[in-house]
Amino acid sequence: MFDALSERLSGVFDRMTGRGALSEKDVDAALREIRVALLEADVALPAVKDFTSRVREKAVGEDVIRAVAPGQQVIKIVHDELVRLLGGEGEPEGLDLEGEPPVAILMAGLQGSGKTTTTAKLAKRITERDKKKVLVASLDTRRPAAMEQLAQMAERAGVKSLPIVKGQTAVEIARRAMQAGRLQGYDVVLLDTAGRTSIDEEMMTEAAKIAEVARPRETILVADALTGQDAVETARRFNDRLKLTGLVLTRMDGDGRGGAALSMRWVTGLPIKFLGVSEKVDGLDAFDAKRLAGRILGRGDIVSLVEKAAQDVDHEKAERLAKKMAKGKFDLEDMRDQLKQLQKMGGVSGIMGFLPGMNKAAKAQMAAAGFDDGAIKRQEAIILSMTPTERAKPDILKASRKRRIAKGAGVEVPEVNKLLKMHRQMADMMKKVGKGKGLPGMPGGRMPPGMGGMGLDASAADLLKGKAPQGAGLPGLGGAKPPAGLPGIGGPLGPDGLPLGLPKKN
Ligand SMILES: Nc1nc2c(ncn2[C@@H]2O[C@H](COP(=O)(O)OP(=O)(O)OP(=O)(O)O)[C@@H](O)[C@H]2O)c(=O)[nH]1
Ligand SMILES: [Mg+2]
Repeated sequence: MFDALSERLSGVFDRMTGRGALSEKDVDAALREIRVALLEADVALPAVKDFTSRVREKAVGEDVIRAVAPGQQVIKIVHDELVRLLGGEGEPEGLDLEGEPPVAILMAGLQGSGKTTTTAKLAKRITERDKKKVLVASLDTRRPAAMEQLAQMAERAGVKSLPIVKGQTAVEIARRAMQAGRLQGYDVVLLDTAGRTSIDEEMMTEAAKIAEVARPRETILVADALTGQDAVETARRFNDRLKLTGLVLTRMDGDGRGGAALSMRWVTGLPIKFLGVSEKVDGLDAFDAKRLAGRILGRGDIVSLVEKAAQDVDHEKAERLAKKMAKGKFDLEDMRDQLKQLQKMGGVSGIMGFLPGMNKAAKAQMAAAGFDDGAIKRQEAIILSMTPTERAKPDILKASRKRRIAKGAGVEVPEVNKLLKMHRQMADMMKKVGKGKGLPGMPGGRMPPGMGGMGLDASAADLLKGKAPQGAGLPGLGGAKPPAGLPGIGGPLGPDGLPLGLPKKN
C-alpha cells in the first residue's frame, strides 16, 4: 500500500530539493503534482483540496527556517500536513477501556470487512498489553459457522469466548455476554456482529438494540482499506446512524492505493485506532499518524533535520550577539558560539547536503580546501586554548601567545593565524553591518536578525522570490561561491556566504 504514492511524491521532492531557491511558481507546480499524486492514490477530493491549500498557505507563510533549503522546508510542511490529515500527532490513541467492568466494545462493519478477525486480534492485544481479562462473543446469527469461526480464532489468540447457545438472537447473546462478563469478573467484553452487504434499516435497528443492552464504551467500525473510497463512504454512513468512536482499517498489507486510510479521518472525523496488517491474530498495528506519514514520504532524514534546525536555535544567544553586533563587536567567544551552533546542526557533513546551491563540484571544492568537521573542532580548540582576555581582545595575541595557543590546541601557528584572520574578516563585516552599510550583494541588507547559526524569521516571501538566503545563518557556509568565507579556509567572506544572520536594516 502507498507504494505508488510514495514514488510519485518522491519524484516531486527530488525535483524540489535539487535546486536552491524556490519561487512561488515552483511551489505551485509542486503542489499541482502532489495534488495529482493524492488523487491517483484515491484520496477524497475535498481532503486533497484542503491538504494542498494548507500546504500552500504554510509554504508561503512566515514560518521559514533560514538554515534549511526551501525545498526541504516544503517537504517538512507536506509531512506535517500529512500527519494532520491522518489524525494528528500525539500518542496513538488505542481503545478507551475506562469505566466499570466489564467494558463492552462493539465491532461493526460491512460483510467480510474483517470484523471477526479484528475482534480476535484486539482481544489478544488487550489481554497481553493491557493485562485485562477479556471475553469475546459472536452475535453473528446470520452466517452459519460464524460463531465457531470466532471461537476458533479466540482459542488461537489465547482468549476466552462465550459458549455458543444456538437459537438466541443477537440481542439475547449480547445480554448473556455482559452477564457472563459481570459474573465471571471479565474486564472487557468484545462483541463481534454480523456483517451485511449494505447498511440497511434492520441492521441499524439491531445495532441500536445491542448498544442499549451492552452500553459499549467503544463502537469500532472495521473497514476494508482495499475498497478505497467505498470504505470511506461506508464509514460516513455508519457514523450517521451509530455513534462510532473509532476505526480499524484492515488489509493494510494489501496493495491498495491507500486512499481510504488517507481520507478516512478527514471525511469522518473519527480516529483510526488500529491497522490490520495480516490474516494472523497478531497482525494488528496501533495506528500512528507520524509513523505512517514517514512511511509514505520516506524523507525522515529531512524532516528531522528541519525539526532539529528549528529546535537548536538559541534565541537568547542570538539576541545577545545581535546587540553586540549592532555595536560593532564580534569577539572570538562569539565566533566560538557560531562554530558550536554549526556542530549542533550535525556538523559540516550533516549540513552540506542540505544547503541550497551546494552541488557536487562545490562540495568537492570544500573538501579539497580542507573544510570539514575536523577543521571546526580544531578551530574551537584554538579558541578554547585562549584566555578570556585573549578571546575578548585578540589584538594582544603576539608570537609567544600564539605559540602557546597552538600548542594547547595541538595545531601549528599558521592555523592560529588563519583563524585570527578569519575572525578579523568576520568582525569587519559585522561592523559594516552594524553601521548599517549593509552587505554587498544582499538586497538592501534585508536580512532579519537571526543569529546563533540560523534565524527563524526569514520571510518566506524572500525564499519564494528566489532570494533564498543561501546558507545564511551558518558560519560562512553555503552560497553560490562555496568555499568563500568558510571557517577553516580563511578565504574572504563571500557575499552569499554570510557567516551569520544579519540584522535587519530599514
Ligand atoms: N490480509 C489480510 N486479511 C485480512 C485482514 N483482516 C481480515 N482478513 C481476512 O479477511 C477475510 C474476512 O475476515 P473476517 O474477519 O471473517 O471478516 P468479517 O467482517 O467478520 O466477515 P463477516 O462476518 O462474514 O461479515 C478473512 O479471510 C480474513 O483472514 C488483514 O488485515 N489483512
Ligand atoms: Mg465475521
